[in-house]
Amino acid sequence: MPIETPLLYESKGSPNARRVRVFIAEKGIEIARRAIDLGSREQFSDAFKAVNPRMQVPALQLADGTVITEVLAIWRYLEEAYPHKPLLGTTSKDKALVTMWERRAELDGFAPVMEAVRNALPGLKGRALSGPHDYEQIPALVERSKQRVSNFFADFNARLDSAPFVAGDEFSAADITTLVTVDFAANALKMPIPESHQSFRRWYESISSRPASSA
Ligand SMILES: N[C@@H](CCC(=O)N[C@@H](CS)C(=O)NCC(=O)O)C(=O)O
Repeated sequence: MPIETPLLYESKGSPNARRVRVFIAEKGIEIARRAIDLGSREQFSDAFKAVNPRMQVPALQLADGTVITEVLAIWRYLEEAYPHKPLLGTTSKDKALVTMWERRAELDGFAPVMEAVRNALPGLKGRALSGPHDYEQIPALVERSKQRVSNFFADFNARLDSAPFVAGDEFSAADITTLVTVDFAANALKMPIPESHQSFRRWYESISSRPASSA
C-alpha cells in the first residue's frame, strides 16, 4: 500500500529514535510511526531490511518511497519540510553553533555512553556496534568510555555555567541530544549528572520538564 505521509520506523528503547521523537514533539507535528521491536531482533527481519538494509532505527520513509536514515539527516528533512519552530538554528551563525554543540554532545557524550553499553551488555555479544557488520565486544573500552562520560559531564557543566541552552540563547537540537545522553547514561550506566555539576543539573531539570521531553 503506498504511504501518503512520512512514516517513522522507530523503537521505544532506542535513544537514537528518541532524539527524533523529541524533535517531532518539540515541533508539534504529527508523523505516522511503526514500532520495530529490537528486543525480538525485528531489525533483522526481511521486511525491515527491505526498508533499511543497515538494520537500524530510526528510519523515515517518505511518500515517494525514499528512506532517510541517520538522526541528523532525518532532522534536516523535518526542519526543511516543517520550518515552523526551527530547532537547527535560523541565522548562519546560529546554524553553525547548533551543529557544533550538537556534534560535541553526540561525539563526546552520546557515543561514549553507547560504546560503554554495547561493549558491556551480555545480550550484545558479537554486536558491539549496530548496523550491517558484526563486531566483538572489547571489555576494556567500557571503563575508558565511562571516563569520557565523566569528562562530558564536566565540560557541559562548564558550558552551561555561561549559557542557558547548550548552543546558546535558544533551545535547539543540541539540547535534545544532550537530554537523551543524560537519560541514557543514568539508566543504562547508572551515571547521573554528578551533584557537584549544578549548572548542568539546573539545565536538566528545566529541559526534562518540557512536555516534548517525555516523547
Ligand atoms: N548513526 C545512526 C545510529 C542508529 C542506531 O545505532 N540505532 C540503534 C538503536 S539506538 C539500532 O538500530 N540498533 C539495532 C541493533 O543494535 O541491532 C543514526 O544516527 O541514526
